[in-house]
Amino acid sequence: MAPSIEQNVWRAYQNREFQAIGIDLWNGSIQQVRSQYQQPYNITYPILINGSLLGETYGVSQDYYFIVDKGGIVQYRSTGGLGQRYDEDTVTDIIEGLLDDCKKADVDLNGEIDVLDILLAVNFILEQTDPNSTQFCAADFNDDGNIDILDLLGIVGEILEGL
Ligand SMILES: [Ca+2]
Ligand SMILES: [Ca+2]
Repeated sequence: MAPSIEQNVWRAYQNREFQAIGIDLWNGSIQQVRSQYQQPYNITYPILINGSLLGETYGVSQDYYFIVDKGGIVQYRSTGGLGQRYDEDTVTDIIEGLLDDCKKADVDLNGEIDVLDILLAVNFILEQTDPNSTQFCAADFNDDGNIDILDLLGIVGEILEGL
């Protein structure tokens, strides 16, 4: 349901290369969508309006959930139908997998792992540079959601292994 998408999906991934979008299949007015849907449930992701034709075209009604990758390919489609939910673990796994499209330790994304990757990771730690999401994924060597000294050690380990 929408509040769960807001809480578990949108708030978790909104700062990464992820966008949640709702579609109003009832062709309600902007005011109706706001007052009956966005405001009562505190929905902050965008809702596209006038979506009934889209629903008819793809044969879906309410309570369907999709994950579409960067190439426009549907990676997940929930069973759908009134009151039906999505599988939270499956959805999280798929999104994580799509976002973690990086080579660990290659922080500058040039295909090589060397001292320049350490320097860039240090810059991220010192907040002198902001990583994009792929750089963040590469610099977060141990995948704990932070870039810190442990990740530097991991990157150093990769370099030593390659020598
Ligand atoms: Ca590199
Ligand atoms: Ca980390």
